[in-house]
Amino acid sequence: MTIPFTPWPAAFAERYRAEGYWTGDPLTDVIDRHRGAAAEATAILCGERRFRYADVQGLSVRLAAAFRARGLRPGDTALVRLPNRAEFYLVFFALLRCGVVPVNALNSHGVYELTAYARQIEPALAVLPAADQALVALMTQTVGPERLLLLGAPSDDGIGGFAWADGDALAEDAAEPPPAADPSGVAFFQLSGGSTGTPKLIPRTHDDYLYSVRRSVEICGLDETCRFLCALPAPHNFTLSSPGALGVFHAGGTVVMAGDPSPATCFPLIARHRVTWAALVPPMLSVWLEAAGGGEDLSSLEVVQVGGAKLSPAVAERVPERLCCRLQQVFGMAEGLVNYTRLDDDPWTVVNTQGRPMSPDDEIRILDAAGHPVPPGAVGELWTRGPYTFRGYYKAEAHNARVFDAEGFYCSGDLVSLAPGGNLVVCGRNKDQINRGGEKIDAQEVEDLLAAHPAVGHAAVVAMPDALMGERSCAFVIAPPGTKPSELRRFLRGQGLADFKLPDRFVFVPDLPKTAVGKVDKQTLRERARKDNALMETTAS
Ligand code: OOB
Repeated sequence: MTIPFTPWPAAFAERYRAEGYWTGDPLTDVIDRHRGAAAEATAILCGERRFRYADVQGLSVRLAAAFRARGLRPGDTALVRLPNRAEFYLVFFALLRCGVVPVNALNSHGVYELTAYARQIEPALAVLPAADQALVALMTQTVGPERLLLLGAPSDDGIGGFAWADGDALAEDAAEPPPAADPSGVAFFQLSGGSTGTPKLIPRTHDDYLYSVRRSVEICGLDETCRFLCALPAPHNFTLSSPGALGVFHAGGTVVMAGDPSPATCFPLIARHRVTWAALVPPMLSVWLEAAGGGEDLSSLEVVQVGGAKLSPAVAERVPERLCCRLQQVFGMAEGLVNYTRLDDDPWTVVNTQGRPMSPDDEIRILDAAGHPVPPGAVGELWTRGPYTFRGYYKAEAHNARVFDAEGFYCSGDLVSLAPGGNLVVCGRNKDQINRGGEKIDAQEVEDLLAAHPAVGHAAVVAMPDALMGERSCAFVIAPPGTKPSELRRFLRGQGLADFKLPDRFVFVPDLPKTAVGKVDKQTLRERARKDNALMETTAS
């Protein structure tokens, strides 16, 4: 059995192979390519635990055998939600080895998100922290206790912390493993930020993803001396592959796991492990800039990458002086395309642009509303296709028909302009989404859940500007007098919605403004949220 996905047309696939982008190697190659003495190097540092490349290989092979012993077969799917711990990679590589295709949900995702993913992939396996009772209860129902793997306290040997929910210890299948998965097929699903109400899944193949990892390593010049701090959620495309942990593995470097991106957690890790690279979202960069200089030794830092949301030039400018390292801007998307400022770019480019595509075969179009190319420097919508940009969301034909054109270009929904040197500047967005400091909130998803509350007549969620986060979310709600924000928040939480999606502010209104065609006029609401926000800040100060 294989996972269905929209393939690249044959002529493109042929070209990507001929160019050497798609090599036919499995994604596990990032670990397995390190043999002999190279496999003795440290791949992961996690708390007091150290995993060599040989350990990551051996443990993920054993875990794969345990999955097979439970009857998991190529083409099955898995729902995984693990914190930033070494075990995340052990499970990921184990699943790749047995051809089981995972959705790696973010640690912030709750019952609501996991239910939505499970509905789409119908998982044969789930992997969760044992302590998360709500999720354990949900997945016990969905996959059954014999297919629910629980992660407990860290164990020195890496997989001793796992146990099946039916109480059995891990037993390994002694039979020969089946033939390796087809590298042109789906390796795993990435998560879309979403803007249509249902979380969408992005099939990523071994070929395309491995290329994006290798090319990122090349652009970033990573080698085995790299010590990368994994402080953002491990499954996110940025931390996983841009160049992320997989890039660092490919280069033979070390990934240092951090439970969260705060200076309190990260600065001691940087000092202790002589971290050289870190990847951050803009609000965390601001917090780091404030906290730097407090006595912690950050002198090992060579590069801080910032992406996921727009970085203001004023903040970008402070990086070299405050953190004594270089800045790299990364503008990417789980759907594929990743843009980098290059490490030898001039300071203006690094501060003011979000970089340029990583592959010579990334094709970019910047189009106006009528679908015509805009002149250089003008703002338009970003469309793209290329050797690691997907060709269709999983099981979403109607949506795919809207976001892909006849030539296979994907509409990212980002408004960009072209700067000198082929660099892109992100100027805004044409999708119904809030980018809360890099965390994406699908407005419709929250609106639909709010509308399910008996008191709510109608709700519209929009972004409001925020000095630290870039944006926060504001819900305009038609509800009877006396309805309390706390009650609506509790209601959303009760449905298992991730915390970061809870509206930061509620505004109760008698009516919502409408456009000429009768849709909610979000532009007017955004404007109102912005003005109210400015007002609140004035009155507060
Ligand atoms: C990354 O991936 P996603 O899938 O969480 O979000 C993609 C969207 C982009 O379409 C854009 O709207 C926004 O996030 N974005 C940025 C940005 N990087 C991403 N907006 C402005 N400036 C940036 N530097 O966020 C992602 C994936 C791989 C690498 C880096 C980020």
